[in-house]
Amino acid sequence: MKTRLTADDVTPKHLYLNRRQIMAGLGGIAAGSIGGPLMARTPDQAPGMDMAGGETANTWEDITTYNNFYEFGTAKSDPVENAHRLTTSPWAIEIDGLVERPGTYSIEDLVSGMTIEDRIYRFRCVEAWSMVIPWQGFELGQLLEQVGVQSGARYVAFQTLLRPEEMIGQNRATVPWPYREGLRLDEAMHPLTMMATGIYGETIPNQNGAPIRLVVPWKYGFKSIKSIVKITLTDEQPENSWNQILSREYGFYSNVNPQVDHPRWSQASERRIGDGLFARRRDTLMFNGYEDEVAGLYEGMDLAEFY
Ligand SMILES: Nc1nc2c(c(=O)[nH]1)N[C@H]1C(S)=C(S)[C@@H](COP(=O)(O)O)O[C@H]1N2
Ligand SMILES: [Mo]
Repeated sequence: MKTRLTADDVTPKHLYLNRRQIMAGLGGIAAGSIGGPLMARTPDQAPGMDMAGGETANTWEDITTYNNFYEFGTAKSDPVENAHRLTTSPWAIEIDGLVERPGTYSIEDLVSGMTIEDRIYRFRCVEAWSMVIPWQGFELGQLLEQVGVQSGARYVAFQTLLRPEEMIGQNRATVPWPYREGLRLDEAMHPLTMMATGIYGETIPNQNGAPIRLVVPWKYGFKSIKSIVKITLTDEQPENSWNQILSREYGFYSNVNPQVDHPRWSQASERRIGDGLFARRRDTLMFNGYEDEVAGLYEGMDLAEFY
């Protein structure tokens, strides 16, 4: 089995992304709600896809070799080197807490009932680098509707697999394992919030969070928890790992916000992976460019207080 495709391998994949799907990716839901038209590249062009405003999807190579996945080590190159150890089949997700139909569901059962879509999203790490990634997956809201959310639920908690024999980074106490994340229920139900099972239409590689990971495009990357084995509906704000490690620097909300700096660096601009070494940094966009879609979730909240 091929584990590392070259850019040439993925180029034809661009063709299956029709215009409507690509629009859905940028703007979220309503075609034309953001930016302007997106063009899929033809195969003779360089890899990647143009987004409105001169943004181009990152290459398969960029997306799958420059990663944060501390379960496999802390260097950006550790996940691609070590994540092949992870057994991703069989895989099940335990869903519990305030749900109508709790249980342990096989990933096949969970995914088979979902509408799978391709969406191109900006991805902004709290470390001030970014990419543009063509995800494949489904809306988390669909899954939550399927299991039935009880009326008392206000938050969704997520956990990554704990398996130090395969996740060799878990033998060091870099993070209080297992990695945990959480969303408010309305954030989890938002149509932009995805569970991703693929990239460029290919099965998601282990280093990117196989077999299933969260993608919340308006939040810093650490919210997008990988290799999920547990989802819990709760009435209390869940723990999230980076907040547990350094609460002053990493909050629960972690909405991309160019006006709220990290205590140790500015969040006003970012380095787009794949831009040349001497390329100008790009301005960071409010809510990572998804302001029209998500600002309403935070009406009346002080975003510097709830960082
Ligand atoms: N389980 C787990 N999920 C995780 C991480 C991690 O270390 N462990 N890193 C986060 C961070 S900081 C980022 S930026 C993104 C990186 O996703 P990518 O490697 O697919 O670009 O994954 C997030 N999800
Ligand atoms: Mo990150």
